Amino acid sequence: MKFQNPNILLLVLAGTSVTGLIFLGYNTNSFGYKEIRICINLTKEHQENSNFQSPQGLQYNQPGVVGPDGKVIAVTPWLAPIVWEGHFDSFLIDSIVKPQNITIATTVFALGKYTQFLKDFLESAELNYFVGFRVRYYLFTDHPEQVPEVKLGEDHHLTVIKVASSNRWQEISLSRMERLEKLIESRLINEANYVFSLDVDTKFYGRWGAESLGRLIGVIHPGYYQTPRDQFPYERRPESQAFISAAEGDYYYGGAVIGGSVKDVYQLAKTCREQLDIDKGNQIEAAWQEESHLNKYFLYNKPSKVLSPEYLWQDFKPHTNEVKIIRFSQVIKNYAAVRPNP
Ligand code: UD2
Repeated sequence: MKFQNPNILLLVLAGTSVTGLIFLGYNTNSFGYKEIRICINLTKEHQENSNFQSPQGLQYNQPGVVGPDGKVIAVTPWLAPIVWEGHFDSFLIDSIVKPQNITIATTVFALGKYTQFLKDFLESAELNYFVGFRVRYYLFTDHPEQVPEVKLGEDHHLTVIKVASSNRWQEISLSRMERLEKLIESRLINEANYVFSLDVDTKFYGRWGAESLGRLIGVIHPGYYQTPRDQFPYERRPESQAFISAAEGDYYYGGAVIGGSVKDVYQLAKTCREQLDIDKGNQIEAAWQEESHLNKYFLYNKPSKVLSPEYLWQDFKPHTNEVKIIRFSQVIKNYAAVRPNP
């Protein structure tokens, strides 16, 4: 047997341990080939701790999303995949993930007049979102009687949770962090493997499946993927816990999609809720509420996978060459008509 490449590294993922087999082959007559096997066992604890925490204030170039040649960039500078159409085989990924028998919790908030978005959200999700997987929707609303009857696919379930509303849309949006934190503590820790929190004023237009799963998932906001970072709508007042300086930032992440393992999303939600509480105590509200705190969190706790703007578009935005498929998109809404306050 001859090796064409001098070094071949095979990594076999098995359960909670990683075994690395390193074969060194020399394709010459004098050496024949040598084989060295090294087994590395990484404990479960090690893997779970291997997150991408980055120190504050590091200076490095802003990562691109689309290259100068117009081609999309498929990996972040910390080597997390950016998920784009054409870079994965959905059949293969589904075939790998399905036997793992996972449960994907999905939180949705529809308070006040936002219940009007539920029908399209749920109906389109049922056609596109984790079809064939076990999905548990947790729907928070102050109007359970307005939740539409939508036929759910096999092994998709919906739990309605009644909550009080607020007379400020900002409060409704930012309080999602605390509700997510508490839901994970009280239920999801036992009921799910992964969780996504999704905006409800949205629709699914294309497949959203197992390619989106990972330890910690953020989505690149469709409005800012070609914007210099000093112009991102980050919170710029140093008095806020969400403050990010003009010289820092990777991407502008949308608050409409947060995801990952139950444990990692719990850490995210808890941290953002704590930061929101500190800001509240100091009577400051970040420019984009929990989205600003989310961006701060992701800057120093890098997502392990980043979803491209295919996974968060806006219906009013014209299509662009680089975004081949729109999978999930914010619908056009009359802000004045749906929100409780301006
Ligand atoms: C952006 C973000 C959103 C959030 C917000 C900051 C995107 C596409 N969206 O959207 O995720 O970070 O900025 O505050 O990045 N809601 C209700 N009832 C209300 C108001 C809000 O249920 O009266 C819920 C609902 O689930 C909605 C979500 O809060 O989808 C976010 O509110 P929004 O869509 O009005 O916020 P928007 O469009 O400014």
